[in-house]
Amino acid sequence: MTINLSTDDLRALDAAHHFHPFTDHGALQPAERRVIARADGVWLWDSDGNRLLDGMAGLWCTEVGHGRQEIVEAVRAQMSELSYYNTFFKTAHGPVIELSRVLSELTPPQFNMFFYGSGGSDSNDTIVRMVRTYWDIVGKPEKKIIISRINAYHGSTVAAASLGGMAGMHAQSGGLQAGPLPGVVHIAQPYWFGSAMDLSPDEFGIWAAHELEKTIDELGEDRIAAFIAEPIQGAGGVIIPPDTYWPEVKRILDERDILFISDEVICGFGRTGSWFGCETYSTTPDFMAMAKGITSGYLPLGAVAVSDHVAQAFHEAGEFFHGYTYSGHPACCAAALANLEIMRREKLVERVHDDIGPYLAERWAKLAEHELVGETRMKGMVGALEMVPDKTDLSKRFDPVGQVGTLARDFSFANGLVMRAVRDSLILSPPLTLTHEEADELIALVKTTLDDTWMQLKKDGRLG
Ligand code: PXG
Repeated sequence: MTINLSTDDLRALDAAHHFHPFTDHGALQPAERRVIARADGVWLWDSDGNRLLDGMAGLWCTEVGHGRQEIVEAVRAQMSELSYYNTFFKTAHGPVIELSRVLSELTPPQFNMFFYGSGGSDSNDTIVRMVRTYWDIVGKPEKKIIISRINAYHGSTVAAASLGGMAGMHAQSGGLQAGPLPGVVHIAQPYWFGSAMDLSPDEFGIWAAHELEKTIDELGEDRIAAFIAEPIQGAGGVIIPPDTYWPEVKRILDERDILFISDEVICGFGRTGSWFGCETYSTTPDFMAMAKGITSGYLPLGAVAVSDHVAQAFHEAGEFFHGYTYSGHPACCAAALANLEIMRREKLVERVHDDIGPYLAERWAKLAEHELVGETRMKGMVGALEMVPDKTDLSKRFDPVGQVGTLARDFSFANGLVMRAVRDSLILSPPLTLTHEEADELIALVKTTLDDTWMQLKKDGRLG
């Protein structure tokens, strides 16, 4: 079987036949390709037997850690009982019914109805259709505009990429037009470290929130359907907003008749120290997009939480023409149920809030003493550190932006720690099961990585 081939042969086949996501296909060399062979807990092993600490929880998803046999067994049992049936045409099955009940318990009280897909992107596509249809139903069809934020990531389908605020993705919009779909408007992100820093973080948070208010007032509240945001932007670089941001956004939204969509694909399921990021920041969304941590990535599943007043409107409006073959797939729902059972039993969310979260955050904050680090930030178990050429002048950036991030990311891999780079920052989002000892090991590996990067930059004369 192919998986028993040597690493070099696997790399060659990968290069020949596997079209990777988010990849510069011309630049990716066969020798750079890493084949992951197995995983257990917070640890990964590659096909050469190297052990790596999974500082990204797969891709921000493996909350309960890898290799949990309880999930494997739940999926196996479900597959042998009913491996697939659809949820169209008046049908349902046990796992989707039970998962919906469990989600109604775990999510904030306004959510009691759940629609299913296969991931975060299609959840957001679903929400776009639901939001615009909702306003049609309630007799305000002119409310069509969705406000999003620069550098947001909401997925890779056409609608989700349009909601997202990634300029590179907009430029590759498949020739549909240059940019996002009509009716999506992007405002500033609450990224204080990326700002001119002429305001304090708290002042900047208010300024960024007022960009929302300004945009609503300019375009007209009667044309705005919704505001979509990640509680903390993930792929955009773990943008933890200043404390003033969300309360001010909440005030602005509360005063207006606009739906709020909280994209909880990364922040949901404990990542920020509450079940959902909107709870960490005390906002009250009308929709939530969920994926990743809902199954800890063991199987693909996306879900949309629909608030009571929206669900009620749909209830009275006839058929909503929307659904996927795999909406509520029984094996994926079984994986979610086993995963959520582990999270509840092991009190992982409480653990992030009270124990491992603060433990890791304290050590992460100390990394700010390193010569290369301009800022560290962390909330729950998601964090970033910004690397700068001269920490006596935080307005300076490496030129071009991004090379140092990639260099550090590669050192990190070589040292046995998976981190992700965004611009010249390093991103961390480990499994919520990380132990104190593993956290110590992780921090030591980050330090080594920063030292290696600093030495290389010094050698290249790129500091100061
Ligand atoms: N919303 C958010 C907030 C996400 O982070 C999606 C939606 C889309 O989910 P799916 O399941 O369709 O991928 C995401 C996904 C990265 C990276 O490099 C982040 C994501 C996906 C791939 C890469 O940080 N987030």
